[in-house]
Order: sequence, then structure tokens, then C-alpha cells
Amino acid sequence: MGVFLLKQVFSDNVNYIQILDENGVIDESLRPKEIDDKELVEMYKKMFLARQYDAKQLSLQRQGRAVTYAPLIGEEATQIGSAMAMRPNDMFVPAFRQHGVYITRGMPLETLFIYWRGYEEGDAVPKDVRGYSNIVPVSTQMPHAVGIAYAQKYKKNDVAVISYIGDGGTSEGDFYEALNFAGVFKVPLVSIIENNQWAISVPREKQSAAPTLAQKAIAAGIRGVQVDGNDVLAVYEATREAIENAKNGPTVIECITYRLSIHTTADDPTKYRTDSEVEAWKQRDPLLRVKKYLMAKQLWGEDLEQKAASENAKLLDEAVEKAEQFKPDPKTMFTNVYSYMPRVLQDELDAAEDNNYWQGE
Ligand SMILES: Cc1ncc(C[n+]2csc(CCOP(=O)(O)OP(=O)(O)O)c2C)c(N)n1
Ligand SMILES: [Mg+2]
Repeated sequence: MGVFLLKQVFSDNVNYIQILDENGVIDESLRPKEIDDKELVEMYKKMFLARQYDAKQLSLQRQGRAVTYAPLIGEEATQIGSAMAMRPNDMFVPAFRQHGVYITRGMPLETLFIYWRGYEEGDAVPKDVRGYSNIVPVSTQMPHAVGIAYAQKYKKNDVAVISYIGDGGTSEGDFYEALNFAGVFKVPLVSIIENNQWAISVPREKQSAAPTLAQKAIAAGIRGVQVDGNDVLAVYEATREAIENAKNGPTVIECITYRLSIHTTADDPTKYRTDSEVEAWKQRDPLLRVKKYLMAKQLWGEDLEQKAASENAKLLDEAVEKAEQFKPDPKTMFTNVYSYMPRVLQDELDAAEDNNYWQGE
């Protein structure tokens, strides 16, 4: 190397936030002021419902009563913490594992069960939930989320758009393109990276050589922060702050969490990761630490947990019963594709009806 005139033209850093640690101790100086102990009980109940929903959905799939499923267990704090920070009018754009976000935003449980039975009617998100449908093609939700955020800014609405993506998704071109646009046009986007350490069998260290995924924001001129994604208070506070700042531009929040279960019901993680790794993450369980705090304060106990479990089971059983009674209309394969019916689809629909393709349904 020759002699260069050295002048630093840029530097930045990424901060890490934790408020509630693995032992159930809260750093009161960082605690969000809206979250008193009563509100923390509500957060815990939502996380508990999400976990119970997850177990139910997995069990239904194993019985042949759902087609597939992507479990959320281990990622409750990231999902419930961020969803609880949303204001009523904020919108969210999920990937395909954010069931806890839907539940927190009031999506009918029945609709979630219909979705995983394989029916597109399960994608019908009620307007007041303010969310979009599950998006399976990895990272394709990001340009959409940015466009939605741009539209909100254009209309001068005080609305933030909270998008979700996995660690694997951040390697896709769509992610970089979306962040680039978001930075240039300063759209009100909060991009949550739900870093659960795995993208099916690809571990985090093979996903990117960058030490954090949050720093991908910096190249786009966006604020980036990393939080303990198993700490519901840290996720809540980071999201709340980013939403408050959304009128000035976007934020990327990398939540460090862990996929405790299978990728989907077609996956066997014992082929590519060790039990000891999973065990180590179980010690950082997002529910356990809230429970430890609440129990020490005598705000929770095994009796209340039993009561919550049976109330949840009742809600879930009722929702499954309704979902299993749902009869899809096969016509929607044609009618739900475009806002209008193109000739080619109309011809296929006519042929299907003439030939009684769905006779016996
Ligand atoms: C464009 C695209 N490529 C590949 C796949 C297959 N696929 C589904 S999920 C997934 C991994 C996603 O990992 P990550 O983004 O970390 O999300 P996670 O599953 O961990 O929630 C892949 C490769 C897909 N759905 N879409
Ligand atoms: Mg992942």
C-alpha cells in the first residue's frame, strides 16, 4: 500500500438492548414507563396463548388436520413485544412465522387454523387487525412493506409499517433494495429482523460475515439497533421508540432469538444442529424470565398458570371446531387471483363447472 492521505469519512456503531435478563431481573432504569406490572402480566398471558396455539397447531398437523405449519416457539418475545408496541392504526407485514403478531393484533384464531388447513380464506385478515397475509416467498414482503409505508407518508397519515423478516431473508436482494428505498425516501418503516439463528439448515454464521444483521441498515443510511429478542421489554421498547421516530424515517431492529423447534413440519433439525445448542437456548426462554419476575413479585403462580391454560385451551378448541366446519368454495381458485377475471381464467372456470370438477365437495 502506498501512502494515503488518511481521513475517516464515516463511522457508526450498533447498540444492544436488554431490559429483562435470563434470571427475571428488570433494569428499572430502562423499563418502558407504560409497562407496569399489570401490563407485564398481560404480555405474559399473550405469550402463553401464542405458545399454546403453537402446540395445538403442531399437534393438528401431526394428526393430519392441518397441511403444514411453521412453529414460533422460542420467538414469543420478539412477536408479542413488537406487536404490543404498535399503535391501533399502525400496520404490519409478516413473513410466515409471525402467528404471535396476528394473535396480539386480534386476528380470529379460527382464521389462523383455516390458513394452515390450506385454505386461502385463512389469509383474509380483518381490516381492523391492520396486517397483511402470510408471505412465504422469502423477503418478497419487504418491497411491499416499503411501498405501503411510502403510501402512508404520501397521504400524510400518522401510520408506521412494521415488517418482519428472518435472518435468512436478509441475504435476499429484495431486503437490500427495500432498505435502500426506505432510506432515500425516509419512509415510516420499522423493519424487524427476527434472527432465530437458522434459515432451515443454514446457520446464522453462514448467512453473513457481518457481525450483526442490524448493521445492514447503516449502509442504507438507516438507524440500526440490536435487541435481546427473548426479552419482551427490550423488544417492546425498541419498537415503540422506532414507531415514535417513524415520521423522521425508518429503523431496523435485529431481535436475537432462537427457533426452538423445527423449521416447518417437513423438517428434522437433528440432522443439522446439536441438542446442546437447543438446551442452551432453552435457558434463555422468553416466557420463563417473565414468569420468574412475576412469581418473585407474587403476581403469578402455578394456580394462575393452570387457569390461563384451561381458558386458552377452550378458546383454541372452539376455534378449531369452527375451522374444521369451514367449507371452502373451490371457485375462489379462480375468483381470488385478480381484481377482475381474465378471459383465460374464465374459460378454465367454465370448463371446470361444465365438467363438474368439484362434484362431491
Ligand atoms: C425466495 C424463496 N427462496 C427459498 C424459499 C424456501 N424457504 C422457505 S423458508 C426459508 C428459510 C427462511 O429463513 P429465515 O429468513 O431465517 O426465516 P425463518 O424460517 O427462520 O423464520 C427458505 C429458504 C422460499 N420460501 N422463498
Ligand atoms: Mg431464521
